[in-house]
Amino acid sequence: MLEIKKKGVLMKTIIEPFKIKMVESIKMTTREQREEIIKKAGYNLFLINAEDIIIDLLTDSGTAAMSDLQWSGIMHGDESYAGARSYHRFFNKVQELTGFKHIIPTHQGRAAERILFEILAQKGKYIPSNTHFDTTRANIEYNGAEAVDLVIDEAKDPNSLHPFKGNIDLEKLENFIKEKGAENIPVCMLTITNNSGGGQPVSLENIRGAKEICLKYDIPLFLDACRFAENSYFIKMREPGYQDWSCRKIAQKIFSYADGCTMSAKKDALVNIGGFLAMNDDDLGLQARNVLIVTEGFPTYGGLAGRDLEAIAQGLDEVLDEDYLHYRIRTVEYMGERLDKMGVPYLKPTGGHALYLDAKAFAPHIPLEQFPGQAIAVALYIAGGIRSCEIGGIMFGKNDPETGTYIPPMLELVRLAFPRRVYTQSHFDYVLEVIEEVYQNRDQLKGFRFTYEAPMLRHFTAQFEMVD
Ligand code: P71
Repeated sequence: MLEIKKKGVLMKTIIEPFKIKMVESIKMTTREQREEIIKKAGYNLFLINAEDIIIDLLTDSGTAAMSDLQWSGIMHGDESYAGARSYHRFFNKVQELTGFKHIIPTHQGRAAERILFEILAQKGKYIPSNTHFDTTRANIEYNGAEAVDLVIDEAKDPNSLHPFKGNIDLEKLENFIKEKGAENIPVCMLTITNNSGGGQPVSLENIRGAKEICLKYDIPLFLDACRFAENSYFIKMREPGYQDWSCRKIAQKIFSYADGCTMSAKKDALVNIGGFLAMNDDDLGLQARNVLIVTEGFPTYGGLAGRDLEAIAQGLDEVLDEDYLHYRIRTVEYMGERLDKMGVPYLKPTGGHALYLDAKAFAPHIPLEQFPGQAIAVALYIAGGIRSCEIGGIMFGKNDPETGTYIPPMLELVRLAFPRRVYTQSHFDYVLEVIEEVYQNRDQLKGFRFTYEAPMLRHFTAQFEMVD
């Protein structure tokens, strides 16, 4: 993207490493129409029709454009109930990549989480992680256990340029295990990349360190692996010693330290639906398959069609193409460079799948209990039809059960997540223009309060009114 100087070398525009063979039209709307639409949706961007969005950066999950080879896989998917050819292709691809013995397809990531935590997470148990994503946390808490985030302190500072801000604090992890007792910790998780902390990578050294501690206390280490390819690319770029390794080899190394993983294939398997749960332990594998049969389907399809398994197998190959990964990560970096020029505050360094605006610094006049991130997200929609996602107080804030006082989360962010292979350079330049407009008028942004709030995962269905 654009011509830039990097480490003294003049680099040419990083072009999208694909051609477009099929298009989907975007409906344009006016500002007045969007003001009406967002008001009707109770100022909740999840409740707007996708048709009424110009650039949809709500999520990078399930929104990828599949390739010609993935679509042809769809056509020759084997839809047999048991032992389908497509299952074997899927199984072999996932095994080649991860090395895990048991590989259980699920309809998406949270289905894998639900199965794992139904087995492992009961009341009195603790599950540490660098940072749990909201569906992971919800599945742990739903089963009565406690989800604990132990990310390094640098992750809490939006301006820290630490190259691996997704790392778990190894000292905190070991102290936590000693404090709670290894018998109360059925599994330790690492989210790669760390989505809630800004799409930040975890280093191989940190993964190896976490595994050493887990081994010492006989605790299995599981990866929430949905952005494993992006994490591998960051290791190649930033961690000494891996520059000459292929991203595939790095990914294999990452998985070699883990005892299992949950995976939302809707991210780095480049598909619109799918996921899996994998592990080495035979007993856990057996239990997981038994839960799967009751709630998802037979173990050779697990809530998916044979064609979905074909598309995942193909996607897992394509996502490790380094021209693709270079273009992908460079896009986010380019957005960050342009925001730097405008003085717009965002979470640094730019991560893998998204750009995260720093809402506290962007709109400091809005009190945290009035959700400054939501104010920015609504303004981006009204100004340019861009759908982003608040990852702050609405998603992670809590009220003290005794005093009712609002407890804000560590960071207040607005995430602009980039669907894979969907938007082009001019779409991204348009997004930058809209952010600039909202930033220039930031003094006029107003906060929000709930008029409806569900007991769990409230961001999906909440209704708001603007605070005057
Ligand atoms: C994302 C999502 C999807 C999402 C979820 C909640 C609100 C908005 C969008 C899903 C993840 C994830 C990680 C690290 C597990 C899941 C669940 N992310 N772990 O970022 O990022 O996967 O959606 O396939 O069930 O937009 P699933």
